[in-house]
Amino acid sequence: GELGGRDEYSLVEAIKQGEEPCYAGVPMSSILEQGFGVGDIISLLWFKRSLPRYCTKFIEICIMLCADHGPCVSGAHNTIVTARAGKDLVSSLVSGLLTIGPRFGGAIDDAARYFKDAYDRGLTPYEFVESMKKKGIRVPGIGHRIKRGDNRDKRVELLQEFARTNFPSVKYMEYAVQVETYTLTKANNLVMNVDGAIGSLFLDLLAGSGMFTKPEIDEIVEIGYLNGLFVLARSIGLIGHTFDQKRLKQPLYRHPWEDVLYTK
Ligand code: Q5B
Repeated sequence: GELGGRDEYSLVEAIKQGEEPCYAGVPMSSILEQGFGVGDIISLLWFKRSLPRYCTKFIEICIMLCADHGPCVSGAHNTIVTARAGKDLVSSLVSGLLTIGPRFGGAIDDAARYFKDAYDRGLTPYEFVESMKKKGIRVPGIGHRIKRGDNRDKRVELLQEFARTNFPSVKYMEYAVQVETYTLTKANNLVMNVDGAIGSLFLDLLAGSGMFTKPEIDEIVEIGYLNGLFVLARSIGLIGHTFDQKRLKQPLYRHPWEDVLYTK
């Protein structure tokens, strides 16, 4: 495939000949000289372009805020059980990563898909939520096991605050807020969660930055790039949980039987 203007074969040849490796055409030395951060590297390697600073800063904030959410969430639990079964770092990490999906952490792409479709079609929040209910689909990006209308997720507030201050437009996020206002009238746990905040705000980043064409935005949303942010971020925390268990020499885990007792 095309890599920064060269094909992979010639890039390999260039590296063999001692030429400087590049990310999307930007040489390593230039990456360091310009003080690029992880957000810039993600921009180059995933989106194949340099994005403005407020975009790369937003990507970095997503990574920082999603890195961990304690030992009791699905991913950390799996990682901890695996580490305590004596398995290695990679096994412990992937065991946790494999729980990321439609209910846990992996609802960002679907949140972006559904919010974009509903907003672009001009559906009111009422029409959107009720049409989802008719189809028997939970609104991705809405709902949390612990967070409530009167105990909001601080991460969501921080992401929204950053975007309101730095993004040229936050129309998709404001639409998601209106959806949340409606779902909260149905149940107190139907708050916007971190997946919904990132999904809607990334739509605003893609549409408002002027760095992507409409077909490119559609492709990114259709392929599903955004769960990658949670996967990348949470890997940091899951690796930490693995090290914690090993450092503390924790024994094999056995779950209390009352918790999994089948009564039917
Ligand atoms: N109801 C998240 O459910 C959860 C509804 C809904 C309409 C909804 C659920 C859900 C969409 C997927 C999503 C990301 C499974 C969550 C994350 C990262 C994390 C995790 C951490 C971290 C929670 C009670 C009643 C039922 C349901 C209805 C629920 N959600 N209706 N749309 N979206 N959300 N996932 O508490 O009439 O009683 O049958 O699937 O966005 O993963 O911290 O743990 O950083 O690690 O188990 O933050 O909301 O609630 O299943 O008992 O539902 O509400 O139909 O109605 P719960 P349930 P009824 S962020």
